[in-house]
Amino acid sequence: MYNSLTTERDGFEASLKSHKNESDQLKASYNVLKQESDQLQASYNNLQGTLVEVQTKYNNLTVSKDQLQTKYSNLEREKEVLQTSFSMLITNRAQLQSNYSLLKRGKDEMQSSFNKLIDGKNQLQRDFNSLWKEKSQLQARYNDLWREKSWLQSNYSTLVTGRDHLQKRVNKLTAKVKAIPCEKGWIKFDISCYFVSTMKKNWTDSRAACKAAGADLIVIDSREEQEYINGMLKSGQNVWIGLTDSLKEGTWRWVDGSPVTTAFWQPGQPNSYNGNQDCAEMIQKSGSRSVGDWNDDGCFAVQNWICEQ
Ligand SMILES: [Ca+2]
Ligand SMILES: [Ca+2]
Ligand SMILES: [Ca+2]
Repeated sequence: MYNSLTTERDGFEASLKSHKNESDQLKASYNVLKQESDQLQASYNNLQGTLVEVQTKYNNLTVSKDQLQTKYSNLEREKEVLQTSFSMLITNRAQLQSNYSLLKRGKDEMQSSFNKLIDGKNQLQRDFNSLWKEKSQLQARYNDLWREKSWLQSNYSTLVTGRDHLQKRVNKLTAKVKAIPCEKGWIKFDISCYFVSTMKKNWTDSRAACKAAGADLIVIDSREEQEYINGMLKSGQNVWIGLTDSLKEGTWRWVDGSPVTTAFWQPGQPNSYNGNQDCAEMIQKSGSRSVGDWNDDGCFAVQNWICEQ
């Protein structure tokens, strides 16, 4: 029994010893594990701290990112606003450019019109000045004429009186002259005496013959006289009359210097035939309406003549 007990005790002792070893090993392992666990705990704590830092940084970054996002959006909006403004400016600039061109053209046209107006104004000024001068001259002439008119007005009355007086004397003298008979061979008509030659001479010699008798070649100054002379002459007779253009070709003058007032030229006369017809003759024409015609002939032609005294 004892032995067995001893053996069993020994067994127990060995077992105890073995358990003790195991326990020691376990203890040692526990310590190692505990150490590792502490280290891990420390690491965990460190990581935990780091995580908090990272979280904080992350949060900060998120805030920064949001701020940047906002700024970016603001910038984006500003950029769009600027873009719109820029486009409007471009449009405005084009419009302004176009307006400027129009204004420039308008200004050039106005300048041109202005220059024309200035020219016109200067011309008007010149015209006005010359008109003013002309007006002054006219005013002066008007004043002269007014004075002259007044003078003439006053003289007119005097002259009318004188004329009336003279007319009376002329009437008286005419009556007396009409009553005076003509010399023998001369024919009376109104206040004149007429002589128709029987001889024939050229114009100059005919006139000389009239002058020798105290007369001159006839001066016909009325239709009545022309008609009367026509009635005095033989049918178709040619006679020299006191009319010539020998002083100036084409300018007919009576021998008393007076111009022709009532003419009785044949149709187509005077024609200065051959450029050598400077003396006028009268040709008797019959017929109730005819008073005779005149013709220019060569002064050298020899024919009858008629004197008037
Ligand atoms: Ca006469
Ligand atoms: Ca002639
Ligand atoms: Ca002729």
